[in-house]
Amino acid sequence: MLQSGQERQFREALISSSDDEARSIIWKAKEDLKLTRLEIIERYVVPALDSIGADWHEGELALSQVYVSGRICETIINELLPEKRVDPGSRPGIGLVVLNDHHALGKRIVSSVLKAGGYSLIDYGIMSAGQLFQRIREDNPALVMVSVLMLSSALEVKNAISNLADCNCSTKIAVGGAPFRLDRQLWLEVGADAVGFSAADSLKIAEQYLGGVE
Ligand code: B12
Repeated sequence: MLQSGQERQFREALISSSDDEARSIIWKAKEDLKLTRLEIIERYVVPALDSIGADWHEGELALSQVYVSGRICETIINELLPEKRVDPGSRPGIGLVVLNDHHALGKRIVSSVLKAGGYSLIDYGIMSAGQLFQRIREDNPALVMVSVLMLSSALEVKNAISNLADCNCSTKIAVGGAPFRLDRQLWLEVGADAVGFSAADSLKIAEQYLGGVE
């Protein structure tokens, strides 16, 4: 939910395609409120996009406004969380994938958080459940984090997981993204091992299954 006037102004800047204004609200909020970069994303970017998506769903906004808002937020995320290289260590990498849909901002944020936490990643990009199953069989990662935004993609996770069970793969599957934020029981229905409701949760899950990075 958008709480403050500044959060609402940010949303307005997005839907009126005011790139510069949106960015200056974010940087000013970061200075004034002394929030971390991740906190800024969780407090401003995620709720604004949730609200814009809901208004599009109600027919109050055009898809083009959703698209432009997504592009502006992508730029902001790239500025706040620049891509970081992590030298692959001896520890097994974490697989990271968007299943079926083309909503990639959540995965982008999770990727930055995990890299900042020192984990090396196997970035699978966007895949179908079948492709993901093949890659898990080849790479055998200890943990795969799946990000989705469409309900249909969330339900696809079930297929990937039942394939894994059939081949006795030990890979753990953690899920996240809007459908799981909206329905807090959905992760159990799809048979996932863990769920995250924010990017910061990805670190807790990684620590739970792989241990902390020394
Ligand atoms: C921006 C956006 C788009 C952009 C995407 C741009 C991009 N580069 O990603 C564009 C315009 C391309 C788009 C297209 C479409 N969209 Co759209 N979109 C959105 C919107 C408004 C925001 C999504 C977003 O980026 N949110 C911000 C990110 C950061 O949030 P997040 O993914 O949840 O991630 C956070 C956490 O969940 C967590 N997290 C994420 N993943 C994971 C994983 C793990 C393991 C962990 C621990 C944590 C974690 O970390 C993040 C930070 O906290 C949503 C609304 C919504 N409520 O999400 C609709 C929404 C997802 N879209 C929707 C739809 C229907 C579509 C289209 C089908 C529209 C159309 N008719 O063409 C297409 C489909 C495209 C496709 N095939 O995938 C619907 C889906 C409905 C449903 N029930 O399935 C939504 C929900 C809108 C709505 N309310 O109806 N969309």
